[in-house]
Amino acid sequence: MTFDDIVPVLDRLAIEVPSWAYGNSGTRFKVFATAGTPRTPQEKIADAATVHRLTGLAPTVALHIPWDRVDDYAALRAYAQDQGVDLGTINSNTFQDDAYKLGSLTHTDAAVRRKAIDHHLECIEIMGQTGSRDLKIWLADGSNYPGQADIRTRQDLLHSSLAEIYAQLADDQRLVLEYKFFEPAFYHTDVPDWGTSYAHVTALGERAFVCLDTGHHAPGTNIEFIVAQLLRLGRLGSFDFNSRFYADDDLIVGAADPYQLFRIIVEVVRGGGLEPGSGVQLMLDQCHNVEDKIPGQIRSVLNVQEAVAKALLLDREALAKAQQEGDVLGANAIFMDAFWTDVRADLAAYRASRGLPEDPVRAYAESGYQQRIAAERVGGTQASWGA
Ligand code: PSV
Ligand code: MN
Repeated sequence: MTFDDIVPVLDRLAIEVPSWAYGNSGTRFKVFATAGTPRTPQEKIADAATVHRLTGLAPTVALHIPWDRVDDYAALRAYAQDQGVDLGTINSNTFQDDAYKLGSLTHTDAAVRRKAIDHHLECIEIMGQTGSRDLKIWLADGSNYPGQADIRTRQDLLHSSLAEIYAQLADDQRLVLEYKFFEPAFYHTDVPDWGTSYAHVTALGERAFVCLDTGHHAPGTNIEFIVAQLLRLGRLGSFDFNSRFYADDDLIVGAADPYQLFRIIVEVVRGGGLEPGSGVQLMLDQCHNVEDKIPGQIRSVLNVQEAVAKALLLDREALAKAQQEGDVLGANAIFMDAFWTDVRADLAAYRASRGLPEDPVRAYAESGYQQRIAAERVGGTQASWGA
């Protein structure tokens, strides 16, 4: 396998970026403001389009409702297309309203469930106007103390709430259900793992899938195994890429453990996830708390591209032969060879051949964009988690 052989796959590699990555974010201790941070969904989209212009890798932007609420979504879509990108996944939000303190789609109070279901129906309406395929649901639902909630009943309530939402999707739309093992609930979480998400999406129907956020697992979890399994079952809908050292750190994908990212992408390739029409949506779900946001996003999509190139260069025939022969060390060496391959020069030449800057991070620094937005975006309220 030579670099030329993998170019067709690189050409169709697309990584969706999250609108919220361009807003201010932080921890429960402090959110630092940055000069030039977008005040509106339009400004977030303009920044995301800059990432795409310099990398060719990020043709769609995911929105979070209500953070990106506007009066006219068709106009927002037209604005995005004008900038050279499309709108992507619509993320719902049932974790920032007082009503949801004890749950949303799983709440035992029918009125709270109604409110949470209606929010998702609003998201589906928005999807019709933005041209989005996917509705992504992540729930903060759970409990902090044993005995606080009937965990079994909540599974039944979750199913009926999800079924009502799913029934409203158009034929070309999908539901993806994200899992997370803890936080903000610390004792039990209603969708804590891929198995629970899988059980729910299969109960819904053919157009419901699992979303795998790489930061949502206990330390030491073999995430690539989950990827292999979900692809085998035909239910891997999307990734939320990011990286973590300790919990749900939301750091730049591939920054903490590029080898883990490589292993995950190897299974994506193995399972056909990069084939046209696979339905696997690669997406970032990150925050840039201390670094500049736009170059942070550029670095992120480049990290994914690099991992993809290495995974595609893996000599699968030789690997299969070594595995078949029980050649343990030989197989591992073939695997490691692909990981250690330095693809940076080839990728730079590849970018140049596509009319893109060889080094998009440097091109961004030299473009003056950061200085321009810092000078222009004065006044107003900078976008953040709450807006
Ligand atoms: C939850 O931790 C999560 O990963 C979900 O995807 C949310 O929508 C997102 O973070 C918000 O940043
Ligand atoms: Mn996520």
